[in-house]
Amino acid sequence: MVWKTVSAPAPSLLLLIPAYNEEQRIGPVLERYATQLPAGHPGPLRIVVVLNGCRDNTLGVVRAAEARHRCIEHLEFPAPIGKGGALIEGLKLAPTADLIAYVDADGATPPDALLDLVQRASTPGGADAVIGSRWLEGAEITHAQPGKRRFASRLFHLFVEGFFWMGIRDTQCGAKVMRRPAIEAIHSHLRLADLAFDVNLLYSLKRAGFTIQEIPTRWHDQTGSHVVFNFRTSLNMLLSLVRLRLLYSPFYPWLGPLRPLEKWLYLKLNAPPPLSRTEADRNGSR
Ligand SMILES: Nc1nc2c(ncn2[C@@H]2O[C@H](COP(=O)(O)OP(=O)(O)O)[C@@H](O)[C@H]2O)c(=O)[nH]1
Ligand SMILES: [Mg+2]
Repeated sequence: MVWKTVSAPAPSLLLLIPAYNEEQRIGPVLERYATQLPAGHPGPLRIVVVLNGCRDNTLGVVRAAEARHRCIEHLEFPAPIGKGGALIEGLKLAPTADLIAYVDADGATPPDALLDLVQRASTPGGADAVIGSRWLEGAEITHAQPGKRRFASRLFHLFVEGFFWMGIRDTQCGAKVMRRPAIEAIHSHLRLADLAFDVNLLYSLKRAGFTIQEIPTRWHDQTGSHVVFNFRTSLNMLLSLVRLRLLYSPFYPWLGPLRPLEKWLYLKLNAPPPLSRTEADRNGSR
């Protein structure tokens, strides 16, 4: 008798790319992902760019890429929903794929570095989320972030550790891959629309008992960052961490009357206001 090995079909991959005013950077990045990812990932691939309120021609550049590559598509929202808001919307597509990843639109994560994360997330018995880290030994940084940003990043890390004790060295790296059941289970806990979204995602996964593997990645920082490190953005990030901490505290239900003040403060800081439970439900979160 001849035994045939029946191997499981390769998992399908949904790659989300949040994009805000990226007409200068996103074109070649989409080209590289659309051509190089299929070479290293045998399963079905869908790349979804999530735009909102772009004031440049990002949409035109994305449409041109869509015309060249069937795996590329986009979602567009007129409201200023932020990077986190864009990812919360994009993650609603999670039920359509086995693995859900996201990367920045500027190409700081090369396709082979993303493939490394995807392969680890596809390994049976592996972690539910595999995230790239620029701060673990073995990371290859070919072009580092400016010194001021690195300082801000380490300061932010201290706050994240102090508040959440996750033991994750780099919560903010733009490259992450998660398994579908993990995203489906925690989607309704995603509330932070700004750049602290990553902490929201990771803490929700941990709280729900999912495993996270942080691995050293390759990173080539790009010029043209939208992130301005100043008092306003720092206060915004701190506010979001406090909010997330309170969300998981027994006092949260008592803080309802403060919500208009919170919204006002975010608007003053020019940051996308976080979603409340009812808003998350109304937007179709599970
Ligand atoms: N949809 C959307 N994407 C955003 C927004 N702000 C930033 N992004 C995206 O988030 C990613 C990270 O931004 P980037 O400027 O590269 O930040 P940095 O690398 O951390 O300095 C990029 O893909 C941006 O286009 C936003 O308000 N909406
Ligand atoms: Mg960047």
